[in-house]
Amino acid sequence: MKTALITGSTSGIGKSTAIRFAVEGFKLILCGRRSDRLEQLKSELSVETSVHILNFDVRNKIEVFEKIASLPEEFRQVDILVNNAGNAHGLDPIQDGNIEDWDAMLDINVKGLLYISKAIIPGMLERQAGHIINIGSTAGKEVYPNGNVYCASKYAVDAINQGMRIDLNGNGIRVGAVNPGLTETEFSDVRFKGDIDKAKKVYQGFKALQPEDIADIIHFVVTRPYHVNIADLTVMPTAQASSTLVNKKA
Ligand code: NDP
Ligand code: 8X3
Repeated sequence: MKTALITGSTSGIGKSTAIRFAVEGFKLILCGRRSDRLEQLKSELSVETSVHILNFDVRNKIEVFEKIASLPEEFRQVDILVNNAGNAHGLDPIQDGNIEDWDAMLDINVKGLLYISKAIIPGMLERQAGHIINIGSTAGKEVYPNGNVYCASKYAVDAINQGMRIDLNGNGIRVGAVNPGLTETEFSDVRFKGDIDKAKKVYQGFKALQPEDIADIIHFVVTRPYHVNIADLTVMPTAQASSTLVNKKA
């Protein structure tokens, strides 16, 4: 039975991936800051599989290493790392950008991903086996108006994904990115700082991807034969052609 560690498993893509993995019989390490949600998900998924929760902020590098070091023996072998935790904060022209938002996006989406990877990769190297899935975005393939720093953070994920694959080559570790387009999660609630009406409008007038769609793809990626590494996969709703072109019905 494989063990998967999923960052950002309290909502959206991470939560759906946890649910899918539980049904498929993976052991789970669920991570996030909202401990009530982690406890709730653990109690729901424990009927399907073994679940361990790690409650921490990926920005806190000391905590990241302490939490990974605290894993009990039966969860110590992380076979699959899903680097998913992240969000956009704000949607402003660069000249009006909020420095706290910039810090949050770079600290969480980029540095947090690096800290977790740094803590997990040594075990994978020791075992000469493992699979890292980095959740990028269409925003890491194409910059869109006012996306500036969020796009930069996802371009960085794209670069780190490539860099990991190059540097870990020859060690039996698979590395790949899944890059979703518009997916209906709490993403826009966070981007618009709790303005739910504004957030809802992002997904109105077309059928957005659902987090379960991305979980399905992540499950597909991790269940390929071991010699098959899906290096980079981009997925959009059918109504979306690019970051700025979405066929919305009024
Ligand atoms: P959600 O807001 O639903 O989920 C974000 C998750 O990240 C939550 O579980 C949250 O947990 C966690 N997270 C955020 N900040 C931190 C932090 N500082 N420390 C630990 N965990 C954190 O959004 P999505 O599911 O949509 O986002 C998941 C990933 O998918 C992100 O990397 C996002 O950039 C990417 N993505 C999303 C798309 C979309 O359209 N929705 C499209 C393309 C990519 P908690 O708050 O409990 O800590
Ligand atoms: C999330 C997709 O287009 O809202 O990464 O930036 S988008």
